[in-house]
Amino acid sequence: MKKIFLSLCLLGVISNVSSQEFANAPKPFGPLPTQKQIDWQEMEFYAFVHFSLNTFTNKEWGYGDESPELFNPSQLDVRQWARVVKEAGMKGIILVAKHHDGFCLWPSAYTERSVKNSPWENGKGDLVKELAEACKEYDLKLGLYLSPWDRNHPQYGKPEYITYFRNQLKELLTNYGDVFEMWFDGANGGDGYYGGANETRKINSLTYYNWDETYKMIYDIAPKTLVWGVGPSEARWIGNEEGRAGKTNWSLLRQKDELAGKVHYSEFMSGHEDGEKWVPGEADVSIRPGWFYHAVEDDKVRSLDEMVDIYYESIGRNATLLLNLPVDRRGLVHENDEARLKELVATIKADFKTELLAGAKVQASNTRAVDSNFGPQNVVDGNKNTYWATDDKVKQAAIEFTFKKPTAINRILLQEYIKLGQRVKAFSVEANVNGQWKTIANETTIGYKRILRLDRVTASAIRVNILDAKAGFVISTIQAYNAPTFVKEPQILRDKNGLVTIKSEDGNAVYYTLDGKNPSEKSILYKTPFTYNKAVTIKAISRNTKEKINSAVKMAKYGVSKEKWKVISVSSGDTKTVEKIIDGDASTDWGFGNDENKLPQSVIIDMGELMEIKGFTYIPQQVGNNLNLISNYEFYTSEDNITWTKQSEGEFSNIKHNPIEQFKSFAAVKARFLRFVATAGIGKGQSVSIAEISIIE
Ligand code: FUL
Repeated sequence: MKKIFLSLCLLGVISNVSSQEFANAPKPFGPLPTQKQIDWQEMEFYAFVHFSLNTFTNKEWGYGDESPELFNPSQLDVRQWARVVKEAGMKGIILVAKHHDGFCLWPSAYTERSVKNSPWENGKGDLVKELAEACKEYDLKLGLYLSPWDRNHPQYGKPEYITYFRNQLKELLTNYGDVFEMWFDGANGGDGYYGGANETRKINSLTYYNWDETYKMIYDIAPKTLVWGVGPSEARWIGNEEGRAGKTNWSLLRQKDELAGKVHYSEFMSGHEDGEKWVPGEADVSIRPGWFYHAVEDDKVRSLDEMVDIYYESIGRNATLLLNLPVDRRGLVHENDEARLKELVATIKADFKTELLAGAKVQASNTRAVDSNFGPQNVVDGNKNTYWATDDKVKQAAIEFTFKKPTAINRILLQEYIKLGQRVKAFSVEANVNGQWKTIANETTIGYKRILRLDRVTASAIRVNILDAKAGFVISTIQAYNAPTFVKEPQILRDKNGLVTIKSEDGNAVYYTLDGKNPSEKSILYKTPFTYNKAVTIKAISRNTKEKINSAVKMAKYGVSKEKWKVISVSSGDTKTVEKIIDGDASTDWGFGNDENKLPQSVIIDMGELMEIKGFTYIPQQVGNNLNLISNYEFYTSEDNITWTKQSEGEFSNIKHNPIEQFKSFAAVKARFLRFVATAGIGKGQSVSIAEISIIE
């Protein structure tokens, strides 16, 4: 019987047989994923929704004292979210059920700080329930975020709060059906309302939450739930909020070290080759600069270029992609975000339209000797459970695909059969072009999925060389595609004096408009930098004239240029280079004094004339590692540099992990002089810097 079954498999009659079912299959190697982790990894792409009081207060982090009455969406429609997510091919939604300010989107029995005290649905609403139902209807999985840090709770920092936190977890994991992922954020910022105490509470994040107990409870009541983030988690943060994994990305982590506080989060991008546990990376990013909705970001939705890069640098680098859609005050995913998502999905679909290796002749330099069930043809059979395997000790081998005729390709997709562990340490790709082999990629890990974006080559054959592995390797998929040429948007820069420079990649032509209309190849052709110092919206495209393909439209909005601006006083630091903070270039920055200088530190700017202003923006340092960031500020204005009025003070929430431009608005005021004071910084160094200060007109 077994024999007949085997020969049927070999003939391809029964195709859904896993290679692992054969007696001589390779043994697992190193830490392995659980089935739960494999199912999760195969979801690949799912959505995040940040929607809470912050949406109505225009904040990224609430302090904890905001009234639940502010939560009042006018047209809340969770089915619209589910539709948008489903249409984008995403597999689930993780809802922020409670953010750092402690407001609950479900009527928790343990607090009054929830939707039951909001005007929305007359206090009878339950957003978690509504979303759970919409997810069911659209065949999406539901995940939940419950912030461990609670800036509202009076007992935060004491053992009583842990009981409260676990009670809420229990509610979320028992009342709403299956939860595919539970998300525990690591932020513990310190200060908060805390029931009116208005103080800073420091906790030891390694011990305070007693995660071991909490995890036991979760697995007891919700064994299907994958737990993310802090504690002995089953998936890890990728180490940045930009949605980018390392090119080298191990799904392994030295979690024991991590739990002992010995791992810096920057190591999460690549994981640990010698990690003792399978803890794969999840890349999280918002489709806009912030996690919560801010009207000021309606025209700052990440560009298509950026979104495409994010896709390839997350899913294409062995991570899952958790993409945030900040639901707006109406309670809807904003039109601009939906449109961008559609463009992303269309681009990715086009990139992977036609697989090109399936019809090629396949051969390998080594195949597991025992029988032919592990042959190289398994990588192109479309079955994720069959694989090409080498002999146990063979850590180097090549697999070659010969096309029927020279074929253009620019994408290679590879997958290891991760059920048996992650093994490949290094590989290269060669293409045979006009009879000559040339190396077109030199890479490291593969993991669950690795996608390479390459320059287009027309090859008669392709060869993948596995150059080093932890053990004989198991490759389930290798594919090649010829994605349409993608023309990158141009970069627009305007300096202090209003000089506009527009740059394109690869010598592509640039066309632009200054009247707000979308440019085409009939618009003004950019030749050299030009001066435009008035308020303006510049829109530009790059055009690959050879292939007649345009990029997406790049837009840059400017107020009056900073021609007359001068920095007239700084509390410390180099006065010769301080103009970098008003040069219109976010990639250049300037720092106050050195580490010995204590905060506060301040800078005074003279705008050269009286203007009406409605706020200011601060762009923190953008370039480098361990950025010097300002976390708390005061902002003053003056008409005469003598009498000053404080217009705003507060925190730049979440700036450490998401160092984006910070917008602070206030009631319109006439001013000529601006004083920006840094009152606290990130880290102990206390040396902080500024990339750019601007005004909101
Ligand atoms: C961060 C939080 O502090 C942000 O507000 C946001 O929720 C993000 C996803 O995680 O660490």
